[in-house]
Amino acid sequence: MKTLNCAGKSLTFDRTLVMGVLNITPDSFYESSRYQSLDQVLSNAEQMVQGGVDILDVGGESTRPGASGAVTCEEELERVVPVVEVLKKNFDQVISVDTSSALVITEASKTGAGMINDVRALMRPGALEATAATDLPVVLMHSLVEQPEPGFEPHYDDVAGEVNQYLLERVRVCEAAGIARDRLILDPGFGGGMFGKTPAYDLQLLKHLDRVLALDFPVLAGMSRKSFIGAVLNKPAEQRLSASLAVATLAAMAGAQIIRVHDVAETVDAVRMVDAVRNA
Ligand code: YH5
Repeated sequence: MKTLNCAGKSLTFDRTLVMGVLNITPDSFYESSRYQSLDQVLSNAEQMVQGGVDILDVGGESTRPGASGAVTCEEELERVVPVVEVLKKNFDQVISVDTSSALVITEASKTGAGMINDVRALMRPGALEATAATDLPVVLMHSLVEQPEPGFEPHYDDVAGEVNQYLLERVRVCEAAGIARDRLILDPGFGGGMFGKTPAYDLQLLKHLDRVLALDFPVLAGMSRKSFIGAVLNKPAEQRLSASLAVATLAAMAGAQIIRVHDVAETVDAVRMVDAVRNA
């Protein structure tokens, strides 16, 4: 059974693991404060831990659609490091950092992060080297775009094949930089325009998730409340929980090892059922 060493904590793929999204970016919905308070983040994390989360994913760069502008590394650092610190102090779960910045990778790993999660697959300057200097596992996600631009219309002849090709190239680059193969987790990058897909491509990627799994790396799927669900159901993000559970179930059935979600307790129940059926 494959096990990852995440800064002294181990993750074993003997069941489907759930990663909880801990957003610490200023959110237009919360007008009262520019940043969420540490207490607020801690209480969100507490709820995820109660729900059975395996990995807490801390993201300080606003990649949400409509987010106001890019965040500087310093701002991201100021948000992320105190959160990693307080999570480390309070919980036993692996802490993952959703970042593309070399500086954040380095500082977060010193603070106790156990995993790097990069939607740009270590393409930003210094990110490869910074990651190589840690012993941490890293999620390499496919994105066709560095930064989402309105009006961009992606085209793939074979979306799963092209995503695989990209991911294998990043695997090669990582190995050349001294990041061992057994530290790598692959992610096809669901997310509509944000990551250079459309709802139709996201659906095809989920349908053909077996092709990403065939690369024989652990696979992470992050689909929670994303726009392709909205496109199918014509429902806003707040009404996408049941559908998020459906796609999490499909990904777990296909064999995805890690599911990244907002709604931890509900997803843990869903994937436990998948695991129970698999082991029946
Ligand atoms: C991911 O897939 N996604 S940030 C839009 C939404 C809902 C959620 C319109 N980081 C991923 O979560 N890291 C993000 O509704 C990620 N895989 C990995 N590895 C975007 C996000 C979201 C965007």
